[in-house]
Amino acid sequence: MNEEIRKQAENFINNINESDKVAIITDHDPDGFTSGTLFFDYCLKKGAKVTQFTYSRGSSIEDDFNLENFNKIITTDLSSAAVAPILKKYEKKEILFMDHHPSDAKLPEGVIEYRTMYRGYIPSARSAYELCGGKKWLSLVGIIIDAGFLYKENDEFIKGALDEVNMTRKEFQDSVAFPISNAITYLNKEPEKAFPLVQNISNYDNLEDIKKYSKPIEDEANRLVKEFEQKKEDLGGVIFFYLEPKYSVKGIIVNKISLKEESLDKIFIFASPNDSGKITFSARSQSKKINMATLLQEGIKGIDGNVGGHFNASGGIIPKEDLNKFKENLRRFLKKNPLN
Ligand SMILES: [Mn+2]
Repeated sequence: MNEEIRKQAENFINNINESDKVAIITDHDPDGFTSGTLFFDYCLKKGAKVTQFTYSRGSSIEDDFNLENFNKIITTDLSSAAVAPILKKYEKKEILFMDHHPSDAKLPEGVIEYRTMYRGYIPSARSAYELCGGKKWLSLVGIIIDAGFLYKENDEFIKGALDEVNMTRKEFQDSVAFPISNAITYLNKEPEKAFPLVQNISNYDNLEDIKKYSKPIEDEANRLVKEFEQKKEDLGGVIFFYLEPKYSVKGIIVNKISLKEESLDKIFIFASPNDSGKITFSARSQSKKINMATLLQEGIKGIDGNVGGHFNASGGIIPKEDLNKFKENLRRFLKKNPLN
């Protein structure tokens, strides 16, 4: 069944030709943009007309996608819940849906729904490369930023790609993958600039344009990592850090700090203000000592807030004025329920 659908996906790709007008809808992140670029480049090579659309979670709406003039649609790295209303509207067209997460909504009949989980954890950029060929190093960018290196099913592919560029993973991360990811972050509010920037990179050793945008992000991330050392608070076994980042670098900081070797037995809560006068939390721990959603639940007791997420990674939101109460709740909870 799975292999059958994979064949259908391959046929869809092989059949693209100069008479086609293809719309590619990508996720708004590095795996979405790199997989999208591989599809985009392939369509150009086949002489098809091609246009990319970015789907941004939380802000894109159905009307942003006028696909009347296209006969084929590809979606990459997006959940079915996100794109189902769009694909329903254009269900008469030929559609390839590709993602590496479980289904969260039903797609219209006739859509080729190529989900790659049956092969393991395969980021979209790898699957796009396997379907379309093209810049293998670019697929490696998507794989690395989606943490594909944590899954052994990608070992051989990653090794092959690194051999081609003659770099270690660390070298490739620092000189290629992170700068590209940072440039996308810098242009967070302008995906219509960010996608062409990625699509136009001629080679991994030619990142001048990328670096113009990635530099401010790197500087800001380094500033905040230093600030973390000075301003982190111990709430009684949980490390708390309040930060006010410029640009959308919170996710970068959270990963940089919580995924360090010496951090793996620790518990972190990062807090920062959002645009609408609330405080948002990211709780992270690889320690297995306590469920991060449970921990945040304890913090928001008696506060008009919200919590959601998984054991190792959860998020939450509260009104700004309740931050001290949140910290007080946690101090009290951790005193009664020591985690060490
Ligand atoms: Mn992905």
